[in-house]
Amino acid sequence: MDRDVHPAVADAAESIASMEIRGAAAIADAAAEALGERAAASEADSPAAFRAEMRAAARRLHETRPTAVSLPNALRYVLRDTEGDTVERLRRSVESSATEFRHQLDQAQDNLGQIGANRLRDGDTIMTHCHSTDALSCVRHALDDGKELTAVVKETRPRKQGHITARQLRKLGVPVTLIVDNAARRYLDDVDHVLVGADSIAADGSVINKIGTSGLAVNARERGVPVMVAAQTLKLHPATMTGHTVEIEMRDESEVLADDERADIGRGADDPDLAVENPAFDVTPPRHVDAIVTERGQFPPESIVTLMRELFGDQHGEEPWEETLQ
Ligand code: RUB
Repeated sequence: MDRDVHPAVADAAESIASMEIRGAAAIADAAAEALGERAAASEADSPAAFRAEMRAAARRLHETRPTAVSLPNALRYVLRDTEGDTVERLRRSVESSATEFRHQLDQAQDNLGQIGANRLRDGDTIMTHCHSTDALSCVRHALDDGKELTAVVKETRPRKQGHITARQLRKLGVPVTLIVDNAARRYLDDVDHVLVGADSIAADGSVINKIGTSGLAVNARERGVPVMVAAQTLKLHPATMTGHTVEIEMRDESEVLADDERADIGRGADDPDLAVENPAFDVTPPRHVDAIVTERGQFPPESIVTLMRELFGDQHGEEPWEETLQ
């Protein structure tokens, strides 16, 4: 960790890493806010010093969680224009980019919700996995349109983000049936749509989302239930256009197995031959996804690359969190 990182940035980074702030959109929003705060608090005495502070902040935020591309996309957007001949001009530019980014994020989620709502009919039942604000925006808009929906909500081990979804759906008045993840296939016959969010979308239309999404999508395809992914364009992963893959975050085993359970199962507390793996995300291939709903319209997953090229095609150069940037 950078020792010179500002408390506003350190706090945001800590909240993202510990998942106090979680979900791709919220992570991006928090990162943009932290950069804005960092810029506002800067006492840099030269443009070079200001840029170094921003670079340190971006680096600290970037290293928190690797899978949701909304985070680097946010850092890139807010720091895209750090040319300027005075600290004051640079500060204003970063602050206004951060504000603009956060506003666009809200707007995109709202627009996406209106589009996604059109896929949901009155009386439909959705099945959810994890907790996605983009997915819930579709539900909110469908309800605003006067449709009645019910939901089967997957608990989503190990962190049980399904509870957040269930709570928010109940607040909206949607009847909820909460199930453990293993029960999903049994309930697929009762649902009309699987509705999930995304942390990243690759150029081939693969959807990277909470672990368990891909198994759910395979089962849904087998049962003929359409899979709808609600993901604003902030979730498009530009580096996948040039062959990069999306890193899947591996989280601590303590989320899966408590120390006393480990001691109980293994040969003592430190059994080296008892391994626990805790991948946070998985990859759903495009053939198991029916539609990706963005604020720019809905897309068959295979055609998302066209939108990606349009929005991110001319990106090149150093990243704002890289050491070498001056
Ligand atoms: C969250 C998750 C969500 C996406 C989309 O994982 O997989 O489905 O981030 O969320 P975690 P949103 O809880 O590990 O962060 O639509 O709110 O961006």
